[in-house]
Amino acid sequence: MKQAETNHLNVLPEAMRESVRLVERTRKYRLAQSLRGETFPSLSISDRKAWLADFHPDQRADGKRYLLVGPNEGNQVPVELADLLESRPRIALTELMEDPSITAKADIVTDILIIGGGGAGTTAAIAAAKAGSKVFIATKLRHGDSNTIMAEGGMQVADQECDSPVQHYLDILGGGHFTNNAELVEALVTDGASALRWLEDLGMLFDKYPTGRMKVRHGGGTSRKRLHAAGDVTGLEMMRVIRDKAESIENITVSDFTPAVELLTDDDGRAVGAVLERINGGKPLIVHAKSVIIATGGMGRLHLNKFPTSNHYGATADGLVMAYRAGVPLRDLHSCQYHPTGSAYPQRKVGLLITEKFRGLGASFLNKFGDEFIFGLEARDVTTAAIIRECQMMNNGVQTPYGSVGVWLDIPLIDLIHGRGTIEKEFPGRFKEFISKGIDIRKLPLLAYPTLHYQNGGMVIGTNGGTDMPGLFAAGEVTGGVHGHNRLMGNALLEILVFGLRAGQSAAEFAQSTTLSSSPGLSHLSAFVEQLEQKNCNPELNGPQLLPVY
Ligand code: MEZ
Repeated sequence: MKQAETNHLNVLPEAMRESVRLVERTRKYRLAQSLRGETFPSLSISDRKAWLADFHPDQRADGKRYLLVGPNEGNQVPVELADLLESRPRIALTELMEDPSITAKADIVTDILIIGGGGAGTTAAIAAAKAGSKVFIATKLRHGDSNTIMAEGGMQVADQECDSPVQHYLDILGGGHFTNNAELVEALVTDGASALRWLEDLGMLFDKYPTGRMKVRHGGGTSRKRLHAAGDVTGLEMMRVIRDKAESIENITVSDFTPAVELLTDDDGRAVGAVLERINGGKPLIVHAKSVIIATGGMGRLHLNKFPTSNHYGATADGLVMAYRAGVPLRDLHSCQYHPTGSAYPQRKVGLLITEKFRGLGASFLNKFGDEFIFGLEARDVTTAAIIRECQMMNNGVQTPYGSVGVWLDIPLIDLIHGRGTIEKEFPGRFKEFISKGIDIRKLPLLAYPTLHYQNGGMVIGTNGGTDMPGLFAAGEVTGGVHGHNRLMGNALLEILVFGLRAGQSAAEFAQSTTLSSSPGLSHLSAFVEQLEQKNCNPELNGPQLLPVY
C-alpha cells in the first residue's frame, strides 16, 4: 500500500494498526452488503436473554448490597448508591437539624422551588411560570450544566406518516423488557409531537432536508425511523433554546452554584422548600416554597462497577438521596444503562460518548479481526452485553497500550454509504473532538467499549410528575418507570420535555391551591438518622455528594 494511503494509521500504536488494516480489508464487503439493503442478522431471543444474563454489568453478583433503612429497605442496589442513600447528612446540616428556628426563617420565598437547572428543571420552570407561578431554580453548577447538554444523537418522536405513538409505545415497552410503567409510557408518546413543536417554536435547529422536512434516523431497538437530531449536539442545542426562553421570563430566578442538600418538610409531611449549600462557601440558604420539583438528573459520576462514564460532572445522585431521606420510594435502582459505545482510545477520551447515531447511519461493530459480530442497532443493553462478551469470553477485543480493550466502530463506512462529507456534516462535534487528537474519523474506525450512561430507575412518579409526598414533584433522569430496565436512545430528551412540562404545570396548580407552610423543618432527616442508628449503620460518607471524587 502507498505511504499516503496509510498515513492516517500512524496516530495509532503498531498493534492497533494491524487490526485496523483488517477492518479496512473487510470494509468493501460490508459496503456491498449495506448497498444491497442487508444487515448483520439480529440475535435470537434466547441468545439475547442468555447474553444479557451472562454479560450485562447489571447482572454482576458483586457490586450491589441491600438497603437497610428507608422506603426501599431490602432492595438490592449498587453499593456506591446504597452508601450515599444511607449516608450521614452533610456537615452544614448539623446545626440546622438541632435548631428549628434556623429553617423557620427564609432567605428566599417562592411559589415553586426547582432543584436542578438542566433540561427537565428548566422546562418545568417555563411551564410553571406560564401557569402564573413565581419560580426559583437552584442549580449546582451553571444554568444548563447537565446531562442534557451531553446528549448527542437525537430525540424520538413518532411524527412521520409511517409511524404512530402506538408504534413508539410498543418499542419502548419491548426495549424495557415490559418492566416499564405503561401509563408513563403512554404519556410520553402521546405528548411527543407537541413537545417537538414546542422546541421548534422556541427556535431549535433540527436537521432538515432542503424542502424543510425533518431528517429522521433509526435508533437501536426502534421499528421506525423517528430520531430527530441537531447534528451530534442535539442536547446542547435543545438546552440553548430552553435556557434562553427561561432567562427571558421575569418570574423565573436562577441561582447558580447553590445545590440543594436537603428538602424541607413540614408537620403535615409536605415538601415545603430546601436547604441550599453555596459551592463557593458561606452560610446555607433556606428556601421556602409552596411546591418543589426535583430535577437533578442521574448518577453516572458514581462510576458504578468502576466503569467510565459519559455523564456530566454533576451527575452524583443528589436528588435520589434527598428524596429517599424524606421517605419517597425509588424504583429499579439496580438497573443502569451502559451505553455500548464509550470511547476506549485514546486514553484521555475514555468514557466519552460516541453517539448511537453513527450506527443509525450504518457504522458497524467489528472485532480485532475486522469481523462483524453484532447487529449495530440491537437495543442498548443487548449491544453492551455483546461487546463485553466479544472482549471477555471470545477474547476478540482490541488491546490498547493502557491495558484496556475495545471493539471497532467502523465510522468511515458512513461516507462510503451516504457520500463524502456526511461524517463531517452529521457529526461535527465528534469530528472536531477526535481530530484534535490526530484521529480522523472519516478515515479511522473508533475503538469503543461500554460507558456508564443513564440511570434507568429513580423516584416513583405519576403521570403528572407527582410523588407520594404532597407538594413534591419530579421530572427527568431522577425518576423511574418510563424506561423500565432499559431505555432506548432518544427517549431521555423527550422525557425531560414531556415530564418537565407536566411537572411544571402540576406544581403550579398545587402551589396555587395552598399557602406557605408555617413549620418548615428537617424532622424527616432527624428521623432518618435515628433509623440508621437503630440499624447500627455507621456511615462514613456524608451525602449528597455534590461532586465526584477523583
Ligand atoms: O438518548 C441517548 O442516550 C442518546 C441520544 C445517546 C446517543 O447515543 O447519542
